Amino acid sequence: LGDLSVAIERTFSIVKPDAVAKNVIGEIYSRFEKNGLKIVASKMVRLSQEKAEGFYAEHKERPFFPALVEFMTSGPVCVQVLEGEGAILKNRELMGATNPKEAAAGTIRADFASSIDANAVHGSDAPESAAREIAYFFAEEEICAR
Ligand code: RTP
Ligand code: MG
Repeated sequence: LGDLSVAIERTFSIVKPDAVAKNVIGEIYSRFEKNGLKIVASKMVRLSQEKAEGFYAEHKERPFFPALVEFMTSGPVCVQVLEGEGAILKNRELMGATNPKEAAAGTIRADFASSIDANAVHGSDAPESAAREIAYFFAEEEICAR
């Protein structure tokens, strides 16, 4: 029989300005913890225009890019590294669909997001983006093995 275990991964997550303003940081962190994800790095930051544009560089030709950058710089965010079995996909499942109107019941976006722009959370979508995004916000010594 093959090895059926799921690899331990790290993924990058943001609690976006709308969710920080709604005072649900703890409720969102609790979703991670109750579903097998450990928070191994965490901080609150205010994104500059340049930091937000660089983070979303893959979307810079999209029509929603200016609104996305404006929203992400509109207030503080919490950035975190989540670790666990299949963390990248697990976090995407916990988040729900990008548009909260399409997000499954019980997901973070169904419960806390207001619109496709103010959609409560970000999560990396692949191992390559997770590695890039973690390094974009955290030095290696800020990530705590546990
Ligand atoms: P995220 O990157 O924030 O985790 O969200 P996602 O993968 O579900 O969505 P993505 O396609 O990467 O888009 C990034 C963010 O841009 C905003 N967006 N607006 N108005 C629109 O059509 C539109 N499409 C995307 C969303 O806030 C999305 O989270
Ligand atoms: Mg994305």
